[in-house]
Amino acid sequence: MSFPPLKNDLILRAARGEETERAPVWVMRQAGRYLPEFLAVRADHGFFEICRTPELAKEVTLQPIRRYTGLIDAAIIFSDILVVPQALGMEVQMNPGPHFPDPLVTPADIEKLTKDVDVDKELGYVYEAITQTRHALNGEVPLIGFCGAPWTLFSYMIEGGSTKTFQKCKTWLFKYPEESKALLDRIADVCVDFLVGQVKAGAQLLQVFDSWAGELAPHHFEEFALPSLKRIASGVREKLAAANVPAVPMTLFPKGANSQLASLVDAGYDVIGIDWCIDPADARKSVGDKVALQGNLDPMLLYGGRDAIEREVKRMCERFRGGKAPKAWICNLGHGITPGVDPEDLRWFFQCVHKYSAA
Ligand code: 1CP
Repeated sequence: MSFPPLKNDLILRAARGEETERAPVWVMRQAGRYLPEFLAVRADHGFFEICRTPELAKEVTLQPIRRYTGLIDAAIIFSDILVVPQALGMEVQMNPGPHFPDPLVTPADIEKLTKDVDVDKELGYVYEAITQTRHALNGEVPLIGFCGAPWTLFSYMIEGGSTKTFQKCKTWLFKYPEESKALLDRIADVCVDFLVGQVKAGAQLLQVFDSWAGELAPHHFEEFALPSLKRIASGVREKLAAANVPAVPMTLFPKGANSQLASLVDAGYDVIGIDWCIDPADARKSVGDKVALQGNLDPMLLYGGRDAIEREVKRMCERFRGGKAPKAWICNLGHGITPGVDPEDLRWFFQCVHKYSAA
């Protein structure tokens, strides 16, 4: 497939570990409910309807790129991590949070999942949205594809939605460890095909969201979550190579797993995302020079007013740069932006990053 030439490769250079003239910046959930233009589209269309309609997904993906032209260094395709459980045959509603009417209760329910999922058929609408968006971006910034990590998806498939305690899915881990590992691997295999398909369709960087990584004890993370994360990284690289498609950088966002950064360095990812609960300089010490880092402003600072945003962005830049030119750092929040943030305060965040991260 051929696309317009890329005019801004800052994020790709940082992901490869290079020094950059300033830190590239984007924010997780940048297309979403804090934007009035998103809410306007959402008023007329269901959440998954937008995901499944390439024209609409493209439109919503482009909204933050248009609003913050020249300030933002990547687009992320509008979709959700829960399209993978859908591809496995599960029903997922969004009202307003995720709800599975028929979650997995015991390992016997694994039988209900689709065997030999044809990922390209089930999720071809995401590929189509990526290809259309990549053309519409006209090379302004790279386009990120993504999926959820097996452990995070496993939690939704068993809990049936969001959870504070992770009681049901942890019951599975501790009571049915072998069945749990088999299911995690099965989810990983769908993720591999899905990510490979996204790259073939035009994604220039991939991110795996392990939003609930920090809910596991370190040794349980190593036992249950890490193997399927490695399986994804190696599987994607192998399948792309076999298809003669150039590899793209891969980011892992293991939210909350800050005590395990050192063991994540060898998981096969180019970039590791960190939340705000670890100091950037400490994170760098943990990972050494082997990977790039992404993060890590507390998203709630966007409610703190312009002075607080400026002060904290300046501090974050100092902690990531250590007085040098930015290197191997992609600036982001430490988790997704939330509804109610003033879009102009997010503009101020971008402006501060441009100012204080410059070499
Ligand atoms: O009604 C609406 O419009 C729903 C709001 C919404 C949006 C805008 C949801 C429901 N998903 C999304 C889009 C989305 N989700 C993107 C789009 C690209 C972007 O701009 O970033 C991405 C990357 C996601 C990923 C996602 N979905 C994650 C991982 C990232 C994270 O924030 O931790 C998770 C955990 C989900 C599940 C999900 N989908 C939606 C909600 C409200 C949730 C989280 C619910 C929970 O806390 O359990």
